[in-house]
Amino acid sequence: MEKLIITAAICGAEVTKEHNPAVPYTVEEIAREAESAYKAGASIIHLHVREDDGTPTQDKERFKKCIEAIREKCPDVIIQPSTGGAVGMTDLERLQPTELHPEMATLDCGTCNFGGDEVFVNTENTIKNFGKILIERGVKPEIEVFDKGMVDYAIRYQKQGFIQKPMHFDFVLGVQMSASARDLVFMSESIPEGSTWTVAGVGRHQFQMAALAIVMGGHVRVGFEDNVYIDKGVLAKSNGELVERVVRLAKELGREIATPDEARQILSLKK
Ligand code: KMH
Ligand code: ZN
Repeated sequence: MEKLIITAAICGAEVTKEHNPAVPYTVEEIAREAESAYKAGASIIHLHVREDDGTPTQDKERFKKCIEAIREKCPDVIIQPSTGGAVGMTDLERLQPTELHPEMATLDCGTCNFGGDEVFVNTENTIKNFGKILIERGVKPEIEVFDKGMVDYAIRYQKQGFIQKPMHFDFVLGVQMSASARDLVFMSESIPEGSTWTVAGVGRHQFQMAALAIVMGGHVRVGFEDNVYIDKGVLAKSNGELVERVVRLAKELGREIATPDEARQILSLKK
């Protein structure tokens, strides 16, 4: 089986220090959390950034500073900025980090309920425009899908030329769609031949989804963006601690961990 790519979503836009004091806000804290995940075995850092007070921002300069700080500590890690940003941001705000020509960035393929009155809006025009810009800037999308309909949108937009093959999907389960073994099988069997996938199980689903992905031949995303607990009621000390647990599971289940360069090969990234 292919080696396992572990993505660490170290920061997110919604989670705060009130949820877990180790959630990073400053440039130094973001670099510290990236390093802990990288040293534990993560080959991709899914990156949101914050102002020092924790306010989510898509500011290009802030991303540049954080990426430089991460690069100093993790020279070869794949950095994947978010183009989702935070609920309510404009498309122009959200696209800013792609001007830095990262190797990867997210492409959210549909609109999603985010709890309460929060709606994460991605219209058809937004998705097509983001897809086109990612192609122009040479950035490989990680296609974020929160339910099966979004997989179908992505396939349609690929046929229309807004996304290129081979496609790489992140199944975010436990937000809009439930997170069961049946859900993961359904999603993984719904993507085009030759695609790769990872799963982000949100909250209490994180490690169950990770274990399933390890045995199914998919890849795994963990991190504070999706879950702040290492065990029921026990806060994780760092993103690294979450990654370490996935590495342990993979070892027990006989799956080797991909280095960043091996992840580049698996995902057909041009470095
Ligand atoms: N924070 C969410 C509104 C992504 O990074 O592309 C969007 C999100 C998805 O986290
Ligand atoms: Zn994100």
